Amino acid sequence: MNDEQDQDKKSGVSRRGFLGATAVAGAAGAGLASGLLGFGAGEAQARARNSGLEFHVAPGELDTYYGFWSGGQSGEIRILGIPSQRELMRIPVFNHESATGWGKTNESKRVLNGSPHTNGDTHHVHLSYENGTYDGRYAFVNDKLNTRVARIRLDIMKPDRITEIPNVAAIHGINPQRWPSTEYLFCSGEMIIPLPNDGRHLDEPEHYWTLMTALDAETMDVKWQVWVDGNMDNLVTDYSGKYVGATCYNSGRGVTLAEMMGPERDWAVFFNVPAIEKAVAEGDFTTIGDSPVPVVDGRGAAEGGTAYTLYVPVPRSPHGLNSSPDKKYVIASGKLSPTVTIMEWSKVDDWFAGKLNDPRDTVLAEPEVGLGPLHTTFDGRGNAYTSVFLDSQVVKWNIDDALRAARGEQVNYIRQKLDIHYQIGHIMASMAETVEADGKWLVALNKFSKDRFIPVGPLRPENEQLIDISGEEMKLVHDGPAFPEPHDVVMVRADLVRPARVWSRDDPFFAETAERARQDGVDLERDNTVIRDGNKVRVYMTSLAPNFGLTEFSVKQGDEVTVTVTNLDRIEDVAHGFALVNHGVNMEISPQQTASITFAANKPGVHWYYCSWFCHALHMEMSGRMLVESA
Ligand code: CUK
Ligand code: CUA
Repeated sequence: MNDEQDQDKKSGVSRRGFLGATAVAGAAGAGLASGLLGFGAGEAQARARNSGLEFHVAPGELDTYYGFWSGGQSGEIRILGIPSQRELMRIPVFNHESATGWGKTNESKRVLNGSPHTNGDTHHVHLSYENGTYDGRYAFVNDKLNTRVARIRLDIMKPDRITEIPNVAAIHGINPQRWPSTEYLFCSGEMIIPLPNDGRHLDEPEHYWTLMTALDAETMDVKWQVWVDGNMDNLVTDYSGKYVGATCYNSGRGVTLAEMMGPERDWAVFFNVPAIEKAVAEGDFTTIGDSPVPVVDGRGAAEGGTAYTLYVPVPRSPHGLNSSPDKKYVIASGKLSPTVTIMEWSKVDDWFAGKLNDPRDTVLAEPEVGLGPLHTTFDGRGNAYTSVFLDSQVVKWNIDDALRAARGEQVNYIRQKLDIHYQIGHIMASMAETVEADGKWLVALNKFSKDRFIPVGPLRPENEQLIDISGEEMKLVHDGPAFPEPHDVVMVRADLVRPARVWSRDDPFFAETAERARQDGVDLERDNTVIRDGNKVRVYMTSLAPNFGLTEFSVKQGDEVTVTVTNLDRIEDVAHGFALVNHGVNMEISPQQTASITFAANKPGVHWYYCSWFCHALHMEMSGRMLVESA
C-alpha cells in the first residue's frame, strides 16, 4: 500500500473518489457543496475534520468558482478560477491592450467614448443582483484614476459601457443595488475638489466637496448626485434596496495629511434613496457648473444629517464598509482604530423614521479585532473575517458574541487569528457579498509578498492567499502571486455565470460596424471587397482557418484605412487575429465575431498582414499583403 492509499484508509475517504465526485457535481453545475453531500454524512464530516476542502484542481478538472479580480493600476479585470487560483482571462477595461486590440479597435473605442486616457485604476468589482444574489448579467468596476465606471457584459466578458462621472474626482467605492434587482449603480467620489472646479479656488476649504453618484445600471447614465461632508472611501448597499452607506474620512475637509488626521471622529454616511428620488422628482436640487445632473444637498453632519443623509460618528478614518449576508448589519472597519463598528440597517431605517435621537443609536457594538482593520467578509454562519493590515492577520470573529460582549456578557468573540504574508488589504469569502454566502473559500489580498516567491527585481508581485474557511479552523492552503495590484475580488459560484461559447452574429457589440457594412452594400459573411469613399477606404474580409478572404489589397498613400474582419469559424476556441506589420495594428477576432480597426496608410510599399492568434497548422501562412501606392 502506498502512502496515499494508506492515508485514504485512515481518513476513510478516497482522495481520488472525492475528486471524481466533485468533477461530476461540477459538471452538473452544482459545485463543491453537492460534491460533499454526495458522501454519507459521516464521511463528509470525517473529511472536514481531517483535511478540509480539496483545493488542488487536477489537470482536466474545473474550478467551482469564478473569481473576478480588479487589476488596480493595470486598469483591467482578471478572472481567476477558484480554488485553483489559475488566471483564466484578463478583461482589459480602462487600459489599452496589445493582444486583443482593446483601445485600438473601433468597437472598443466606442465603449471607451473616445477617451484620451489609456490607463485606469480599478479597485472594486461587483456583479449585478437579483433578490440579493448574482444574476450573471453584468460586472461593474471603478476607475479611480480617471473618475469613470465601467460595465462588463458577463456573456462576452467585455465592457459595453463606460461612463465618466461629472463634478467629482476619483471614483473609489462602487456597489450595485442588491434588492429587488440592480436598477442603480452607486459610487463614491473620493477626493474633495472645489465645486465648481473652474480654476478660481485653491486655498478656500469651504469650496472643497465631494458627491455620491447614482447611475442607471441599464443605461449607465448618471441619474443624480448627493453632496456630502468629508471624503468618501468605500461604499455599500443594503438588502432592502432603500439604503446606501459609505465610509467618510477627513471630516475636517483638510487637504494635507496633517489636516486630514485632525478630527478624532469621522463618519459612516447613509443615503436614503427613496427620499433622494423624491427630492429629484420635486425639483429640490441644484446643478453644478455645466453638468445637467441633479445634485441633492446632503450636507449637515453637524446636525446628524438631513432628510437624505445620516452621519454616524465612528472612530477616525474608517475604511471598508460591508453588509452582512443575513441582511442585518453593516460593518465599518476602523483602519486607524483597532475596532470595527457594527451598525444595524433597521436602525438606519428608524433614524429616517424619526425614531432615534442620536445617530450613534444605530451602533450596536465596536469590538476590537486588531491593528489596522480594513475590510470585513462573511461565511454565512454568523462569523465575520476582518483583514488587519498592521498585524498581517485575518481575524475571524463571531458577530452574535461581539454583540453579547457589548451588552456586558463575558464572552470571547474572537475565534481565530491567522497570520498572512504580508500586510493584507482586501479580504473576500466565496459569495460573501450575497445572501448565498457559503463559507467555503476566503482570499486574503496581501500587498507585500516579501520572501514568498523567488525574486523578480525590485518590483514584486503581491501575494494572494487562499484560505479554507469551511471548518471551525481557518486553513491557509495556497500562495498566489499577482501582478500589481488587484484590490478586491468577488468569488462567484460557477453555475451563476453563463458565458457565450461563440459570438452571436447579431451582437450589439459590433452592431455599428455591421450597419456601416450594410450601408456599403457588403455582406460581412460573404464579401471580400474594398470600398473607396474619398480618401477613406474600407476593406472587408472574412477569416476561416487558415485563410483570410483577401490576401492582397491596394490603397493610396494618405488614405485612412478601416479593415473589418468577420471570423466565419464556428468552432469554439478558434480565434484569429489581424496584425499589420509596422502599423501598430493588431486585434482579436473570435469565432463568429466581426472586428474592425482604422489606421493611416502613410508608408508607400508592401506591408504584410498576418493572423496573430494560433488557429491552424498553417497559422503562420495565414497572411496577406497591403500595397500602399505612393501619392
Ligand atoms: S480599497 Cu484597496 S485595500 Cu481601494 Cu477597496 Cu481597501
Ligand atoms: Cu488564423 Cu492564426
